[in-house]
Amino acid sequence: MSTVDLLAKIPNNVDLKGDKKLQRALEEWQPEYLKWWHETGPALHQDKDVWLRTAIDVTAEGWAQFDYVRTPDYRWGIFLADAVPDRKVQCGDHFGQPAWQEVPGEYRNMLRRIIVTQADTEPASVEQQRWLAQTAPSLMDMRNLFQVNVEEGRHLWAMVYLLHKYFGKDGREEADELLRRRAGDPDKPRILQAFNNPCNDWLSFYAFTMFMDRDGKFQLAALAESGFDPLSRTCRFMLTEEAHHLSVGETGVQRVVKRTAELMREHPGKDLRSYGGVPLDVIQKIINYWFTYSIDLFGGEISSNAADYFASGMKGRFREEAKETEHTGLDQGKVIPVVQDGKLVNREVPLRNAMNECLRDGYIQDCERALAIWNKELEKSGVEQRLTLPNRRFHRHVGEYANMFFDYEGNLVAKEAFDARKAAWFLTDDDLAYLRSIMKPCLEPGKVAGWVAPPLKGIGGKDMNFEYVRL
Ligand code: BYC
Ligand code: FE
Ligand code: FE
Repeated sequence: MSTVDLLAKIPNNVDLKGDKKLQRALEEWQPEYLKWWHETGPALHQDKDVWLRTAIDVTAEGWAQFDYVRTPDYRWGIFLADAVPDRKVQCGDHFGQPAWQEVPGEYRNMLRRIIVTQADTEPASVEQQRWLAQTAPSLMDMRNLFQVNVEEGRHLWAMVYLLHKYFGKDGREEADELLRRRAGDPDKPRILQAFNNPCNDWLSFYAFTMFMDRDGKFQLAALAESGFDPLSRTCRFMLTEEAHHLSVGETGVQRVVKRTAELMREHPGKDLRSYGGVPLDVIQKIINYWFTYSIDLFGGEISSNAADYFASGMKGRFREEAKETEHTGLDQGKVIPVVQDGKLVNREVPLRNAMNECLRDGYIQDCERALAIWNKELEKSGVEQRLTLPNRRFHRHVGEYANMFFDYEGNLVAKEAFDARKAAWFLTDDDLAYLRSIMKPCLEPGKVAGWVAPPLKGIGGKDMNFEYVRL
């Protein structure tokens, strides 16, 4: 079991005080981080007390503590899950050999790149969500937003620790760069495309935490299988925090669907815009947008990078150790539909090259599960329409299907045919203007905006009427 040092400048369970050089480097990075938080973190209420949980340990019981905290005073710490004794490499060419405790020289660049890419998404999401507190539909929602934000900040710390500890000078430079890029900045954008998209209304926030954080869940799970043990341990603990983000997203969309279904039942055949609700087609359009950008985050369907990550043992599949039976990925294939001579044909590719697609399969299945729950809300209210996920080829910007046009069902179509239906698939300017118009803050404890159902339950031992943010 590791020892937790909660009183240190940087709370940690990695014996930071036993490595003075590393401690000093991270303590120098800390004020830069805080500066970043002040400049690009939550635009509002950094001076207010928020009912937040803080990670203080890595044991299943009592890993977190709830208290009122101003977000800049949040105790961002470095916590690795306890080491598994005699842990082995879980996949690829080194399967079964002892896991690496230091960076294997031949995989150094690859590993740094994976860690930097993972790291970059964390501050990006905070930047994207910067203005949302302005229009929070309830105090509890605002609290959840800040909770997600501080924990994404901690995830950045988790990755920066690895960069500083294991990658020397270039690791420290990468850590500095992570505070310089900005979501949506044309000159110094965040690395992955979707982390530059705006997220300025609460339906998008729920969709973000549902779909984008869920990519986080799958990527972190794949990295938790890494043969580089410190990466595996840090990702395992990040996943503990991630569960809440996913629930904010999944239940958030569910609450909107529930309210919409109620309004549809009360006012059959009417435009919900007259009643301040979110029309079902607007919810569907938001799903289309965030789902398709999120599946881009898995990378190309056929990818030599993915093959290298797997072969080296740096990145496994979802639950590689627990669920897979064969761990080299050799002498197996996966069928991927590709476009050839203007037609979709099935191509069998070596399994290792299809690892991104394997991860995406699990992700899509998980999304389908959530869709079924949302559709239950419609069913319960006697509404006949259903929400759906588009085909995975629809509206893609990365991989085999980028720079081509597929309809909602995944059929190859001409650009004109796609463009003609855009307004039916994605928010129009009118939709967006309406959505913005109903995003009015609702800040009285226990009250919730009219376009969304109340949260299903309170949080951190408190009920709905609790003052989650002391404005
Ligand atoms: N946007 O072989 P390919 C989270 C690039 S979310 C822009 O197809 P690969 C969180 C790629 O870099 C989890 N560029 O893909 C969620 C490559 O460039 P080069 C984040 C992209 O490398 C919410 C080229 O295209 N974690 O934690 O196999 C809130 C061809 O690449 C994109 C990770 O992603 C894109 N979407 O896979 C907070 C895990 N996709 O070589 C946090 C670490 C690809 O031509 N990352 N490219 O210059 C990885 O494992 C891999 O980098 C990826 C891409 C799966 C992302
Ligand atoms: Fe995260
Ligand atoms: Fe998250």
